[in-house]
Amino acid sequence: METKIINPFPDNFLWGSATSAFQCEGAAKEDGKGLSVMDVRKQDPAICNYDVASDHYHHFKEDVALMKECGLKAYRFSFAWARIFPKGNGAINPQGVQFYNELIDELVKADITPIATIYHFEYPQGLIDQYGGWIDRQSIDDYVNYASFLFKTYGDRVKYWLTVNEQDHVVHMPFRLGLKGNDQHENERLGFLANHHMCVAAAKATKACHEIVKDGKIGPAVCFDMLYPASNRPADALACQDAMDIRNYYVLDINVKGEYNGTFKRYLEDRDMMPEIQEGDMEIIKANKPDFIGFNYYASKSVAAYPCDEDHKIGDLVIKLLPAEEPGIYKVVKNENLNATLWGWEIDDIGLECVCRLLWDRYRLPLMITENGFGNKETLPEDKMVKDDDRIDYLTRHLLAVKKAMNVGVEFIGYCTWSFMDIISGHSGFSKRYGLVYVNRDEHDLKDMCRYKKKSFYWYKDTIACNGENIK
Ligand code: BGP
Repeated sequence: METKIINPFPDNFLWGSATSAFQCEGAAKEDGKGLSVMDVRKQDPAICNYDVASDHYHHFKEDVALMKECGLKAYRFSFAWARIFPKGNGAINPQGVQFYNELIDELVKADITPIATIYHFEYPQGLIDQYGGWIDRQSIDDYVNYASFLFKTYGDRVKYWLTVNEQDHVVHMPFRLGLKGNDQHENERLGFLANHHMCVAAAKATKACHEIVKDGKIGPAVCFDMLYPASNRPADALACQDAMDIRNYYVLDINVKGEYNGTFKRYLEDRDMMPEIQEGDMEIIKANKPDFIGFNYYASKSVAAYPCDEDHKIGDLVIKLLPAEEPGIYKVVKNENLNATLWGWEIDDIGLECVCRLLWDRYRLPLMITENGFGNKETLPEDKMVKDDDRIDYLTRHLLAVKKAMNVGVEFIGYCTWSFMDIISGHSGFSKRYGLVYVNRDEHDLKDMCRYKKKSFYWYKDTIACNGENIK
């Protein structure tokens, strides 16, 4: 609704920016780091691998200096699990431990609050080789040991922790789980088994965080696309509700409420995908709720009802990045009211406002936007400053959505743009840039890796300096 009064951002609002280890660090095989599923994945030759990325491993001091210049109050980064435990468990790599000590010290010196993701896609290949990774219950203990090591080592300086990045995506991505088979149904079944283990692991890590880190706060970082019914047909509204339950709410309902929501449970049982829930699992989860909800938001989607017929039966899946259509439930359709990025992600700041309110209403936990950003193709102009007005427009609108959600009572800890500097995109290599800072390399030509501030860097700096007064 339009309001006469709009409250300013609170003084302690964490203005942040984010990256993840495999997408920015590089040094993938240096200083004792073990391999992750990202390092061994089969690579489309048109897209770069993760060996060098933005070479943040060797440029981190320069990068933190830029963050300081921008005025960031927070920086979200992730630990590369296999840099610390090269095999995922067992022996520790001191050089890896040292790298994150230095990074965190640098952030603290610059007065930037570290927000650390424990696991962001790059699962250690060693654990896949040992026992198959997340599909085995041993994965729970190994994650908790790893997380506890992080809490003990860095918890004196890191107070905000994120358990798993986009669990809701990972479980639908066989290669990120290290699954080898090609049977789609079996991969989905195993994905939901992995999902259950991740939920138990996250709850146990939450307990450990609360025990080990003084004043530590911990939560998930899910992906949450707003979903709309494609029309005012009641069947579309119902399809949308179903899709929200089985695609969006299911992880948070387990994390926060300690339950498999009814729609999700029926969905899994119908398809013989219900994971084994051992005695005590749900109790552990219920007893260890997150302190806040972190979520990544980029776009909305619209869904229409998709009735089954002779050729399209319950349990058939059409998976693109995510299951995009499922007979008997829903199919994703284009929203003619929205513009989209070059990759078809529908740009929708109002969708973000809706998500903030839905999450607050359902879970009553403070929110942290752990990623929000605009991917684009960019090249370095003669004057060395990329004029990324589209990104500024995108971020301004989305920040206004946050401001409006807060105006009606939603509690927020902070907001992170994705990404601070250009990094490798999850699916589209270095050609899809998100940064406030341009990194001078191309898909395969590593050039000189110099950093150049984009127009959006200066815009964000001004925004932080006036605590978002310019967000109107
Ligand atoms: C999220 C991931 C990030 C990042 C981002 C943008 O899903 O947490 O790691 O990649 O999306 O996605 P992409 O790089 O595919 O454009």
